[in-house]
Amino acid sequence: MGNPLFDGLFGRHRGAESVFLHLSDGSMITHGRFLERTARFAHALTLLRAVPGDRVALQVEKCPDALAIYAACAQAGLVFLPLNTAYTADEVGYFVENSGAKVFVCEGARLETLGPVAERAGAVLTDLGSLAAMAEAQPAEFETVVRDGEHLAAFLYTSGTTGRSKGAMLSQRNLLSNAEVLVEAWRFTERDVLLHALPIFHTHGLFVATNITLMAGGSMIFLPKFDLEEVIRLLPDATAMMGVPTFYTRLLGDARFTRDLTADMRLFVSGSAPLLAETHVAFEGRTGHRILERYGMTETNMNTSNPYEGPRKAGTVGRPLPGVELKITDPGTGAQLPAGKIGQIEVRGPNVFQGYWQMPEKTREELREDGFFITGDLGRVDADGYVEIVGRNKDLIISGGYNIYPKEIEGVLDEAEGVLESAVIGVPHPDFGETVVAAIVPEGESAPDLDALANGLEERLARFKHPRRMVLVEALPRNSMGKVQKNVLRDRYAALFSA
Ligand code: MLC
Ligand code: AMP
Repeated sequence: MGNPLFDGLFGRHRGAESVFLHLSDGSMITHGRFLERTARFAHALTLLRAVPGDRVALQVEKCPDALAIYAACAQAGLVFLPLNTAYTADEVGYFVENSGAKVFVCEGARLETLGPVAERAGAVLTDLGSLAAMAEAQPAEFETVVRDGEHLAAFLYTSGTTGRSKGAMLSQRNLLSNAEVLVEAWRFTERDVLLHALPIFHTHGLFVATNITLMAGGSMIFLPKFDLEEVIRLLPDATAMMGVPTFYTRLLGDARFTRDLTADMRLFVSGSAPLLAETHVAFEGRTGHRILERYGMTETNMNTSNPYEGPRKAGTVGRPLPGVELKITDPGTGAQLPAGKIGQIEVRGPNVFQGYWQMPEKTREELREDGFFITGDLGRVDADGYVEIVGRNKDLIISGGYNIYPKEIEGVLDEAEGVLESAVIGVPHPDFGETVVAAIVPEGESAPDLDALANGLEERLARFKHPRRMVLVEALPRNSMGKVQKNVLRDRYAALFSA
Protein backbone atom coordinates (compact mmCIF):
# COMPACT_ATOMS: atom_id res chain seq x y z
CA MET A 1 0.00 0.00 0.00
CA GLY A 2 1.04 3.59 -0.32
CA ASN A 3 1.23 5.82 -3.32
CA PRO A 4 3.96 4.57 -5.64
CA LEU A 5 4.45 7.75 -7.67
CA PHE A 6 4.40 10.14 -4.75
CA ASP A 7 6.57 7.88 -2.60
CA GLY A 8 8.96 7.36 -5.51
CA LEU A 9 9.36 11.07 -6.16
CA PHE A 10 9.59 12.21 -2.56
CA GLY A 11 10.47 9.12 -0.54
CA ARG A 12 14.20 9.46 -0.38
CA HIS A 13 14.41 13.18 0.27
CA ARG A 14 11.34 13.90 2.32
CA GLY A 15 11.81 17.17 4.11
CA ALA A 16 15.41 17.63 3.03
CA GLU A 17 16.98 21.02 3.56
CA SER A 18 18.83 20.76 0.24
CA VAL A 19 17.77 23.02 -2.62
CA PHE A 20 15.24 21.74 -5.14
CA LEU A 21 14.69 24.92 -7.22
CA HIS A 22 17.04 27.81 -7.94
CA LEU A 23 14.93 30.63 -9.41
CA SER A 24 15.95 33.39 -11.81
CA ASP A 25 15.62 36.08 -9.14
CA GLY A 26 18.26 34.36 -7.02
CA SER A 27 15.81 32.83 -4.52
CA MET A 28 15.58 29.11 -3.81
CA ILE A 29 13.10 26.51 -2.65
CA THR A 30 14.30 23.49 -0.68
CA HIS A 31 12.92 19.97 -1.10
CA GLY A 32 11.31 20.32 2.31
CA ARG A 33 9.58 23.59 1.45
CA PHE A 34 8.43 22.22 -1.86
CA LEU A 35 6.84 19.25 -0.12
CA GLU A 36 5.00 21.60 2.23
CA ARG A 37 3.75 23.66 -0.70
CA THR A 38 2.62 20.45 -2.34
CA ALA A 39 0.65 19.42 0.75
CA ARG A 40 -1.05 22.83 0.94
CA PHE A 41 -2.13 22.59 -2.69
CA ALA A 42 -3.39 19.04 -2.11
CA HIS A 43 -5.64 20.47 0.65
CA ALA A 44 -6.78 23.34 -1.58
CA LEU A 45 -7.74 21.02 -4.43
CA THR A 46 -9.60 18.80 -1.99
CA LEU A 47 -11.47 21.87 -0.72
CA LEU A 48 -12.55 22.48 -4.31
CA ARG A 49 -14.11 19.01 -4.04
CA ALA A 50 -11.67 17.22 -6.29
CA VAL A 51 -11.65 13.56 -5.28
CA PRO A 52 -9.21 10.80 -6.26
CA GLY A 53 -9.47 10.04 -9.96
CA ASP A 54 -10.71 13.54 -10.88
CA ARG A 55 -8.83 15.47 -13.55
CA VAL A 56 -7.21 18.81 -12.70
CA ALA A 57 -6.42 20.91 -15.78
CA LEU A 58 -3.78 23.62 -15.54
CA GLN A 59 -2.85 26.34 -18.03
CA VAL A 60 -0.39 28.69 -16.34
CA GLU A 61 3.05 30.11 -17.04
CA LYS A 62 5.97 28.04 -15.87
CA CYS A 63 6.49 28.59 -12.12
CA PRO A 64 7.26 26.56 -8.98
CA ASP A 65 3.57 26.48 -7.98
CA ALA A 66 2.69 24.74 -11.25
CA LEU A 67 5.11 21.98 -10.26
CA ALA A 68 3.68 21.89 -6.74
CA ILE A 69 0.19 21.41 -8.18
CA TYR A 70 1.49 18.49 -10.25
CA ALA A 71 2.99 16.96 -7.11
CA ALA A 72 -0.20 17.74 -5.16
CA CYS A 73 -2.20 15.80 -7.73
CA ALA A 74 0.06 12.79 -7.21
CA GLN A 75 -0.33 13.09 -3.43
CA ALA A 76 -4.10 13.50 -3.55
CA GLY A 77 -4.64 10.79 -6.20
CA LEU A 78 -5.79 13.32 -8.80
CA VAL A 79 -5.05 13.16 -12.51
CA PHE A 80 -2.87 16.05 -13.68
CA LEU A 81 -3.64 17.61 -17.06
CA PRO A 82 -1.15 20.31 -18.08
CA LEU A 83 -1.94 22.53 -21.06
CA ASN A 84 0.35 24.48 -23.38
CA THR A 85 0.17 28.17 -22.44
CA ALA A 86 -0.02 29.05 -26.14
CA TYR A 87 -3.37 27.31 -26.63
CA THR A 88 -6.31 29.54 -27.49
CA ALA A 89 -9.60 29.44 -25.56
CA ASP A 90 -11.02 27.36 -28.42
CA GLU A 91 -8.31 24.75 -28.08
CA VAL A 92 -8.43 24.71 -24.28
CA GLY A 93 -12.20 24.33 -24.31
CA TYR A 94 -11.93 21.00 -26.04
CA PHE A 95 -9.39 19.60 -23.56
CA VAL A 96 -11.26 20.70 -20.47
CA GLU A 97 -14.55 19.41 -21.78
CA ASN A 98 -13.25 16.17 -23.24
CA SER A 99 -11.33 15.25 -20.09
CA GLY A 100 -14.29 16.08 -17.85
CA ALA A 101 -11.89 18.11 -15.68
CA LYS A 102 -13.25 18.83 -12.22
CA VAL A 103 -10.96 21.79 -11.58
CA PHE A 104 -9.37 24.12 -14.14
CA VAL A 105 -6.55 26.40 -12.98
CA CYS A 106 -5.63 29.35 -15.22
CA GLU A 107 -3.82 32.69 -15.11
CA GLY A 108 -5.76 35.56 -13.51
CA ALA A 109 -5.58 37.52 -16.75
CA ARG A 110 -7.46 34.79 -18.60
CA LEU A 111 -10.27 34.24 -16.07
CA GLU A 112 -12.75 36.22 -18.11
CA THR A 113 -11.93 34.59 -21.44
CA LEU A 114 -11.92 31.11 -19.98
CA GLY A 115 -15.02 31.54 -17.81
CA PRO A 116 -17.45 30.38 -20.50
CA VAL A 117 -15.12 27.53 -21.44
CA ALA A 118 -15.09 26.19 -17.88
CA GLU A 119 -18.80 26.71 -17.51
CA ARG A 120 -19.58 24.72 -20.66
CA ALA A 121 -17.35 21.94 -19.40
CA GLY A 122 -18.82 22.00 -15.89
CA ALA A 123 -15.36 22.56 -14.36
CA VAL A 124 -14.61 24.69 -11.30
CA LEU A 125 -12.45 27.54 -12.62
CA THR A 126 -9.88 29.18 -10.40
CA ASP A 127 -6.89 31.35 -11.11
CA LEU A 128 -3.50 30.38 -9.80
CA GLY A 129 -3.31 33.39 -7.47
CA SER A 130 -6.57 32.52 -5.73
CA LEU A 131 -5.69 28.86 -5.47
CA ALA A 132 -2.28 29.75 -4.03
CA ALA A 133 -3.89 32.06 -1.47
CA MET A 134 -6.27 29.29 -0.47
CA ALA A 135 -3.36 26.84 -0.24
CA GLU A 136 -1.37 29.25 1.91
CA ALA A 137 -3.99 28.98 4.63
CA GLN A 138 -3.84 25.17 4.69
CA PRO A 139 -1.72 22.80 6.80
CA ALA A 140 1.78 21.94 5.55
CA GLU A 141 1.07 18.21 5.75
CA PHE A 142 -1.43 16.13 3.83
CA GLU A 143 -2.31 12.49 4.32
CA THR A 144 -1.17 10.92 1.07
CA VAL A 145 -4.00 9.17 -0.77
CA VAL A 146 -3.38 5.46 -1.24
CA ARG A 147 -3.01 4.44 -4.88
CA ASP A 148 -1.59 1.52 -6.79
CA GLY A 149 0.56 1.57 -9.88
CA GLU A 150 -2.39 1.13 -12.23
CA HIS A 151 -4.18 4.25 -11.05
CA LEU A 152 -4.02 7.16 -13.47
CA ALA A 153 -1.61 9.99 -12.71
CA ALA A 154 -1.79 12.24 -15.77
CA PHE A 155 -3.55 12.94 -19.04
CA LEU A 156 -1.50 14.50 -21.81
CA TYR A 157 -3.33 15.42 -24.98
CA THR A 158 -1.74 14.54 -28.26
CA SER A 159 -3.22 15.38 -31.62
CA GLY A 160 -4.12 12.75 -34.11
CA THR A 161 -3.50 12.59 -37.83
CA THR A 162 -7.27 12.45 -38.14
CA GLY A 163 -9.89 14.01 -35.94
CA ARG A 164 -9.39 15.70 -32.61
CA SER A 165 -6.77 15.41 -29.93
CA LYS A 166 -6.62 12.30 -27.82
CA GLY A 167 -6.02 12.20 -24.08
CA ALA A 168 -3.15 9.79 -23.42
CA MET A 169 -3.81 8.19 -20.02
CA LEU A 170 -0.62 7.68 -18.03
CA SER A 171 -0.63 5.58 -14.90
CA GLN A 172 1.47 5.99 -11.80
CA ARG A 173 3.51 2.99 -12.90
CA ASN A 174 4.11 4.46 -16.36
CA LEU A 175 5.68 7.57 -14.88
CA LEU A 176 7.45 5.94 -11.98
CA SER A 177 9.06 3.10 -13.92
CA ASN A 178 10.47 5.51 -16.50
CA ALA A 179 11.85 7.90 -13.91
CA GLU A 180 13.55 5.02 -12.07
CA VAL A 181 15.13 3.72 -15.24
CA LEU A 182 16.36 7.16 -16.32
CA VAL A 183 17.87 8.13 -12.96
CA GLU A 184 19.95 5.00 -13.24
CA ALA A 185 20.70 5.20 -16.97
CA TRP A 186 21.83 8.83 -16.82
CA ARG A 187 23.44 8.58 -13.36
CA PHE A 188 21.42 11.30 -11.65
CA THR A 189 22.24 11.97 -7.98
CA GLU A 190 21.54 14.59 -5.33
CA ARG A 191 24.67 16.40 -6.53
CA ASP A 192 23.11 17.20 -9.89
CA VAL A 193 21.98 20.67 -10.88
CA LEU A 194 19.79 20.50 -13.97
CA LEU A 195 19.46 23.61 -16.10
CA HIS A 196 15.72 23.52 -16.79
CA ALA A 197 14.62 25.73 -19.70
CA LEU A 198 11.90 23.49 -21.17
CA PRO A 199 8.17 24.06 -20.79
CA ILE A 200 6.56 21.90 -18.07
CA PHE A 201 3.37 20.98 -19.90
CA HIS A 202 5.00 18.18 -21.91
CA THR A 203 6.67 14.87 -21.20
CA HIS A 204 10.20 16.22 -21.67
CA GLY A 205 10.16 19.10 -19.18
CA LEU A 206 7.76 17.50 -16.70
CA PHE A 207 8.18 13.75 -16.53
CA VAL A 208 11.73 13.41 -17.78
CA ALA A 209 13.45 16.46 -16.28
CA THR A 210 11.39 17.07 -13.14
CA ASN A 211 10.61 13.50 -12.08
CA ILE A 212 14.24 12.50 -12.41
CA THR A 213 15.49 15.45 -10.40
CA LEU A 214 12.91 14.92 -7.66
CA MET A 215 13.63 11.22 -7.46
CA ALA A 216 17.40 11.73 -7.31
CA GLY A 217 17.06 14.55 -4.78
CA GLY A 218 18.93 16.92 -7.06
CA SER A 219 18.18 20.53 -7.92
CA MET A 220 17.08 22.50 -10.95
CA ILE A 221 17.92 25.98 -12.15
CA PHE A 222 14.35 26.71 -13.08
CA LEU A 223 14.15 29.20 -15.96
CA PRO A 224 10.77 30.50 -17.17
CA LYS A 225 11.74 29.57 -20.74
CA PHE A 226 14.72 29.05 -23.02
CA ASP A 227 16.53 32.38 -23.05
CA LEU A 228 19.96 32.20 -24.65
CA GLU A 229 21.46 34.90 -22.44
CA GLU A 230 20.23 33.26 -19.25
CA VAL A 231 21.32 29.82 -20.32
CA ILE A 232 24.83 31.04 -21.12
CA ARG A 233 24.98 32.93 -17.83
CA LEU A 234 23.88 29.95 -15.76
CA LEU A 235 25.52 27.01 -17.52
CA PRO A 236 28.65 27.21 -15.33
CA ASP A 237 26.43 26.53 -12.26
CA ALA A 238 24.84 23.41 -13.75
CA THR A 239 25.88 19.79 -14.17
CA ALA A 240 23.24 18.68 -16.69
CA MET A 241 20.86 20.07 -19.26
CA MET A 242 17.95 18.63 -21.23
CA GLY A 243 16.71 20.22 -24.41
CA VAL A 244 15.17 19.98 -27.83
CA PRO A 245 17.63 20.28 -30.74
CA THR A 246 16.74 23.98 -31.20
CA PHE A 247 18.38 24.68 -27.79
CA TYR A 248 21.63 23.19 -29.00
CA THR A 249 21.68 24.83 -32.43
CA ARG A 250 20.99 28.20 -30.79
CA LEU A 251 23.83 27.65 -28.31
CA LEU A 252 26.17 26.69 -31.13
CA GLY A 253 25.23 29.92 -32.89
CA ASP A 254 26.75 31.90 -30.02
CA ALA A 255 30.52 32.35 -29.79
CA ARG A 256 30.37 32.48 -25.97
CA PHE A 257 29.32 28.83 -25.92
CA THR A 258 32.71 27.18 -25.44
CA ARG A 259 34.57 24.30 -23.87
CA ASP A 260 35.34 26.52 -20.88
CA LEU A 261 31.73 27.49 -20.32
CA THR A 262 30.68 23.84 -20.20
CA ALA A 263 33.68 22.50 -18.30
CA ASP A 264 31.62 21.52 -15.22
CA MET A 265 28.77 19.95 -17.16
CA ARG A 266 28.56 16.18 -17.15
CA LEU A 267 25.55 15.63 -19.43
CA PHE A 268 23.61 17.22 -22.29
CA VAL A 269 20.47 15.31 -23.31
CA SER A 270 18.56 15.92 -26.53
CA GLY A 271 15.16 14.65 -27.62
CA SER A 272 11.59 15.37 -28.79
CA ALA A 273 12.81 15.97 -32.36
CA PRO A 274 15.64 14.69 -34.54
CA LEU A 275 19.09 16.01 -33.72
CA LEU A 276 21.06 16.37 -36.93
CA ALA A 277 24.26 14.31 -36.93
CA GLU A 278 26.10 17.50 -37.96
CA THR A 279 24.84 19.29 -34.82
CA HIS A 280 26.09 16.38 -32.71
CA VAL A 281 29.51 16.58 -34.36
CA ALA A 282 29.74 20.39 -34.17
CA PHE A 283 28.74 20.26 -30.49
CA GLU A 284 31.52 17.84 -29.67
CA GLY A 285 34.01 19.89 -31.65
CA ARG A 286 33.08 23.03 -29.73
CA THR A 287 32.66 21.70 -26.20
CA GLY A 288 34.17 18.23 -26.04
CA HIS A 289 30.76 16.87 -24.91
CA ARG A 290 28.86 14.26 -26.91
CA ILE A 291 25.15 15.01 -26.67
CA LEU A 292 23.19 12.03 -25.37
CA GLU A 293 20.19 11.58 -27.68
CA ARG A 294 17.16 9.64 -26.56
CA TYR A 295 13.73 8.92 -28.07
CA GLY A 296 10.35 9.21 -26.45
CA MET A 297 6.71 10.07 -26.89
CA THR A 298 3.77 11.39 -24.93
CA GLU A 299 2.22 7.91 -24.94
CA THR A 300 5.33 6.07 -23.86
CA ASN A 301 7.67 8.39 -21.99
CA MET A 302 11.22 7.43 -22.92
CA ASN A 303 11.84 4.34 -25.05
CA THR A 304 15.49 4.36 -26.05
CA SER A 305 18.65 6.14 -25.06
CA ASN A 306 22.24 6.36 -26.11
CA PRO A 307 24.46 5.05 -23.31
CA TYR A 308 25.92 7.13 -20.51
CA GLU A 309 29.07 5.09 -20.78
CA GLY A 310 29.89 3.73 -24.18
CA PRO A 311 29.51 5.10 -27.68
CA ARG A 312 26.86 7.77 -28.29
CA LYS A 313 26.25 7.43 -31.98
CA ALA A 314 25.31 10.57 -33.88
CA GLY A 315 22.11 10.14 -35.88
CA THR A 316 20.80 7.36 -33.61
CA VAL A 317 18.62 7.38 -30.52
CA GLY A 318 20.48 4.53 -28.85
CA ARG A 319 19.19 1.21 -27.55
CA PRO A 320 15.89 0.34 -25.82
CA LEU A 321 15.96 1.29 -22.15
CA PRO A 322 15.85 -1.52 -19.55
CA GLY A 323 12.35 -3.02 -19.46
CA VAL A 324 11.41 -1.65 -22.88
CA GLU A 325 11.00 -4.01 -25.84
CA LEU A 326 11.28 -2.52 -29.30
CA LYS A 327 10.66 -4.11 -32.67
CA ILE A 328 10.50 -3.01 -36.28
CA THR A 329 7.46 -4.19 -38.19
CA ASP A 330 6.01 -4.09 -41.68
CA PRO A 331 3.46 -1.25 -41.68
CA GLY A 332 1.16 -3.27 -43.94
CA THR A 333 1.14 -6.65 -42.18
CA GLY A 334 2.52 -5.91 -38.72
CA ALA A 335 5.05 -8.74 -39.16
CA GLN A 336 8.41 -8.24 -37.47
CA LEU A 337 11.22 -7.30 -39.85
CA PRO A 338 14.83 -8.50 -39.60
CA ALA A 339 17.62 -6.28 -38.22
CA GLY A 340 18.68 -3.53 -40.61
CA LYS A 341 15.33 -3.29 -42.40
CA ILE A 342 13.28 -0.09 -42.22
CA GLY A 343 9.78 -0.37 -40.82
CA GLN A 344 7.48 1.04 -38.16
CA ILE A 345 8.74 1.20 -34.60
CA GLU A 346 6.66 -0.61 -31.98
CA VAL A 347 7.38 -0.57 -28.26
CA ARG A 348 6.15 -2.42 -25.19
CA GLY A 349 6.94 -2.02 -21.50
CA PRO A 350 5.84 -0.55 -18.18
CA ASN A 351 6.31 2.90 -19.75
CA VAL A 352 3.54 2.40 -22.34
CA PHE A 353 0.32 4.29 -21.60
CA GLN A 354 -3.11 2.92 -20.74
CA GLY A 355 -4.91 4.05 -23.89
CA TYR A 356 -6.72 7.17 -25.07
CA TRP A 357 -9.40 8.57 -22.78
CA GLN A 358 -12.83 7.48 -23.96
CA MET A 359 -11.52 6.51 -27.40
CA PRO A 360 -11.47 2.71 -27.44
CA GLU A 361 -11.28 2.53 -31.22
CA LYS A 362 -8.31 4.88 -31.51
CA THR A 363 -6.66 2.93 -28.71
CA ARG A 364 -7.17 -0.36 -30.57
CA GLU A 365 -5.69 1.12 -33.75
CA GLU A 366 -2.42 2.00 -32.05
CA LEU A 367 -2.09 -0.22 -28.98
CA ARG A 368 -2.04 -3.92 -29.84
CA GLU A 369 -3.67 -6.51 -27.59
CA ASP A 370 -0.24 -7.94 -26.80
CA GLY A 371 0.82 -4.55 -25.40
CA PHE A 372 2.92 -3.26 -28.31
CA PHE A 373 2.28 0.40 -29.16
CA ILE A 374 2.60 1.43 -32.80
CA THR A 375 4.56 4.67 -32.55
CA GLY A 376 4.03 5.96 -36.09
CA ASP A 377 7.79 6.49 -36.39
CA LEU A 378 9.83 4.70 -39.03
CA GLY A 379 13.23 3.34 -38.22
CA ARG A 380 15.75 0.54 -38.27
CA VAL A 381 18.02 -1.16 -35.76
CA ASP A 382 21.72 -1.38 -36.59
CA ALA A 383 24.07 -4.28 -35.93
CA ASP A 384 24.87 -2.94 -32.44
CA GLY A 385 21.21 -2.65 -31.50
CA TYR A 386 21.06 1.15 -31.87
CA VAL A 387 17.83 2.56 -33.26
CA GLU A 388 17.89 5.03 -36.10
CA ILE A 389 14.72 7.00 -36.77
CA VAL A 390 14.45 7.59 -40.50
CA GLY A 391 11.04 9.20 -40.84
CA ARG A 392 7.41 9.16 -39.81
CA ASN A 393 4.48 7.09 -40.88
CA LYS A 394 2.18 9.82 -39.55
CA ASP A 395 1.42 13.22 -41.00
CA LEU A 396 3.14 15.22 -38.28
CA ILE A 397 5.40 18.28 -38.23
CA ILE A 398 7.77 18.80 -35.29
CA SER A 399 8.73 22.46 -34.95
CA GLY A 400 11.13 23.35 -32.15
CA GLY A 401 9.96 20.21 -30.32
CA TYR A 402 6.25 21.02 -30.60
CA ASN A 403 4.08 18.60 -32.52
CA ILE A 404 1.86 20.13 -35.15
CA TYR A 405 -0.76 18.13 -37.00
CA PRO A 406 -1.35 19.37 -40.58
CA LYS A 407 -4.91 18.05 -40.57
CA GLU A 408 -5.91 20.47 -37.81
CA ILE A 409 -4.55 23.49 -39.71
CA GLU A 410 -5.98 22.34 -43.03
CA GLY A 411 -9.38 22.04 -41.37
CA VAL A 412 -9.31 25.70 -40.33
CA LEU A 413 -7.86 26.98 -43.64
CA ASP A 414 -10.37 25.02 -45.72
CA GLU A 415 -13.26 26.71 -43.93
CA ALA A 416 -11.92 30.19 -44.73
CA GLU A 417 -13.44 32.40 -47.35
CA GLY A 418 -11.79 32.19 -50.75
CA VAL A 419 -10.08 28.86 -50.07
CA LEU A 420 -11.03 25.80 -52.07
CA GLU A 421 -8.61 23.49 -50.32
CA SER A 422 -5.20 23.44 -48.68
CA ALA A 423 -2.30 21.17 -47.87
CA VAL A 424 -0.03 21.80 -44.91
CA ILE A 425 3.51 20.44 -44.88
CA GLY A 426 6.69 20.69 -42.84
CA VAL A 427 9.86 21.96 -44.49
CA PRO A 428 13.40 22.17 -43.10
CA HIS A 429 14.06 25.22 -40.95
CA PRO A 430 17.46 26.24 -39.53
CA ASP A 431 16.11 27.16 -36.07
CA PHE A 432 13.04 24.99 -35.54
CA GLY A 433 14.21 21.91 -37.46
CA GLU A 434 10.95 21.94 -39.39
CA THR A 435 8.41 24.65 -39.96
CA VAL A 436 4.89 24.92 -41.30
CA VAL A 437 4.07 25.85 -44.90
CA ALA A 438 0.54 25.91 -46.31
CA ALA A 439 -0.25 25.48 -50.00
CA ILE A 440 -3.59 27.12 -50.73
CA VAL A 441 -5.83 26.54 -53.73
CA PRO A 442 -8.07 29.60 -54.29
CA GLU A 443 -11.77 29.20 -54.76
CA GLY A 444 -12.77 30.85 -58.04
CA GLU A 445 -10.83 33.47 -59.96
CA SER A 446 -9.54 35.93 -57.35
CA ALA A 447 -6.84 34.98 -54.88
CA PRO A 448 -7.76 35.08 -51.16
CA ASP A 449 -6.18 37.78 -49.02
CA LEU A 450 -3.38 35.88 -47.27
CA ASP A 451 -3.10 38.42 -44.44
CA ALA A 452 -6.79 38.08 -43.68
CA LEU A 453 -6.38 34.33 -43.81
CA ALA A 454 -3.52 34.49 -41.30
CA ASN A 455 -5.54 36.78 -39.01
CA GLY A 456 -8.39 34.31 -39.13
CA LEU A 457 -6.15 31.68 -37.53
CA GLU A 458 -5.51 33.83 -34.44
CA GLU A 459 -8.51 32.80 -32.41
CA ARG A 460 -8.54 29.22 -33.54
CA LEU A 461 -4.95 27.97 -33.30
CA ALA A 462 -1.97 28.54 -31.02
CA ARG A 463 0.67 30.75 -32.67
CA PHE A 464 3.28 28.03 -32.97
CA LYS A 465 0.94 26.14 -35.32
CA HIS A 466 0.50 29.04 -37.73
CA PRO A 467 2.07 28.58 -41.17
CA ARG A 468 5.27 30.59 -41.49
CA ARG A 469 4.56 30.82 -45.20
CA MET A 470 1.42 30.47 -47.31
CA VAL A 471 1.76 29.87 -51.02
CA LEU A 472 -0.98 29.99 -53.62
CA VAL A 473 -1.12 27.06 -56.00
CA GLU A 474 -3.49 26.28 -58.86
CA ALA A 475 -4.05 22.72 -57.74
CA LEU A 476 -2.62 20.23 -55.24
CA PRO A 477 -0.50 17.42 -56.68
CA ARG A 478 -2.42 14.15 -56.44
CA ASN A 479 -1.65 10.52 -57.21
CA SER A 480 -3.87 8.29 -59.32
CA MET A 481 -5.94 7.45 -56.23
CA GLY A 482 -6.64 11.14 -55.69
CA LYS A 483 -4.45 11.36 -52.57
CA VAL A 484 -2.51 14.59 -52.09
CA GLN A 485 1.20 13.95 -52.68
CA LYS A 486 2.70 15.86 -49.79
CA ASN A 487 6.16 14.57 -50.67
CA VAL A 488 5.94 16.48 -53.96
CA LEU A 489 5.07 19.67 -52.07
CA ARG A 490 7.83 19.04 -49.50
CA ASP A 491 10.37 18.69 -52.32
CA ARG A 492 9.06 21.79 -54.05
CA TYR A 493 9.36 24.00 -50.97
CA ALA A 494 12.33 22.30 -49.30
CA ALA A 495 14.63 25.29 -49.73
CA LEU A 496 12.18 28.02 -48.66
CA PHE A 497 13.97 28.61 -45.36
CA SER A 498 17.44 27.34 -46.14
CA ALA A 499 20.06 29.35 -44.30
C1 MLC B 1 7.57 29.48 -30.14
N1 MLC B 1 7.13 29.80 -31.37
C2 MLC B 1 7.25 28.75 -32.16
C3 MLC B 1 7.77 27.73 -31.36
N2 MLC B 1 7.96 28.22 -30.11
N3 MLC B 1 6.94 28.58 -33.46
C4 MLC B 1 7.16 27.38 -33.99
N4 MLC B 1 7.66 26.34 -33.27
C5 MLC B 1 7.97 26.50 -31.95
N5 MLC B 1 8.47 25.48 -31.23
C6 MLC B 1 6.64 31.09 -31.88
C7 MLC B 1 5.81 31.89 -30.94
O1 MLC B 1 4.46 31.57 -31.11
C8 MLC B 1 6.12 33.30 -31.39
O2 MLC B 1 5.42 33.55 -32.58
C9 MLC B 1 7.58 33.22 -31.76
O3 MLC B 1 7.81 31.84 -32.11
C10 MLC B 1 8.52 33.61 -30.66
O4 MLC B 1 8.07 33.06 -29.44
P1 MLC B 1 9.07 32.73 -28.26
O5 MLC B 1 8.31 32.28 -27.09
O6 MLC B 1 10.05 33.84 -28.10
O7 MLC B 1 9.84 31.48 -28.85
P2 MLC B 1 11.07 30.85 -28.27
O8 MLC B 1 11.24 31.14 -26.83
O9 MLC B 1 12.20 31.16 -29.15
O10 MLC B 1 10.67 29.29 -28.32
C11 MLC B 1 11.30 28.38 -29.09
C12 MLC B 1 11.63 27.14 -28.23
C13 MLC B 1 10.34 26.63 -27.59
C14 MLC B 1 12.24 26.12 -29.15
C15 MLC B 1 12.63 27.54 -27.16
O11 MLC B 1 9.39 26.37 -28.59
C16 MLC B 1 10.54 25.43 -26.74
O12 MLC B 1 10.93 25.55 -25.58
N6 MLC B 1 10.28 24.21 -27.28
C17 MLC B 1 10.35 23.00 -26.53
C18 MLC B 1 9.13 22.17 -26.78
C19 MLC B 1 9.11 20.89 -25.91
O13 MLC B 1 9.35 20.94 -24.71
N7 MLC B 1 8.80 19.73 -26.49
C20 MLC B 1 8.78 18.51 -25.78
C21 MLC B 1 7.53 17.73 -26.16
S1 MLC B 1 7.54 16.15 -25.30
P3 MLC B 1 4.97 34.98 -33.03
O14 MLC B 1 4.38 34.72 -34.36
O15 MLC B 1 3.98 35.40 -31.99
O16 MLC B 1 6.20 35.83 -33.08
C22 MLC B 1 7.97 15.02 -26.50
C23 MLC B 1 8.35 13.68 -26.05
C24 MLC B 1 9.82 13.58 -26.02
O17 MLC B 1 8.08 15.35 -27.63
O18 MLC B 1 10.41 12.68 -26.63
O19 MLC B 1 10.41 14.44 -25.37
P1 AMP C 1 5.08 13.83 -28.71
O1 AMP C 1 3.84 13.27 -29.25
O2 AMP C 1 5.09 15.29 -28.53
O3 AMP C 1 5.45 13.11 -27.51
O4 AMP C 1 6.21 13.57 -29.79
C1 AMP C 1 6.71 12.29 -30.00
C2 AMP C 1 7.41 12.22 -31.31
O5 AMP C 1 8.59 13.02 -31.27
C3 AMP C 1 7.91 10.83 -31.62
O6 AMP C 1 6.90 10.00 -32.13
C4 AMP C 1 9.00 11.13 -32.62
O7 AMP C 1 8.45 11.32 -33.91
C5 AMP C 1 9.56 12.44 -32.11
N1 AMP C 1 10.82 12.27 -31.37
C6 AMP C 1 11.04 12.24 -30.04
N2 AMP C 1 12.36 12.08 -29.77
C7 AMP C 1 12.99 12.03 -30.97
C8 AMP C 1 14.35 11.88 -31.39
N3 AMP C 1 15.34 11.80 -30.51
N4 AMP C 1 14.60 11.85 -32.71
C9 AMP C 1 13.62 11.95 -33.62
N5 AMP C 1 12.33 12.09 -33.30
C10 AMP C 1 12.01 12.14 -31.99
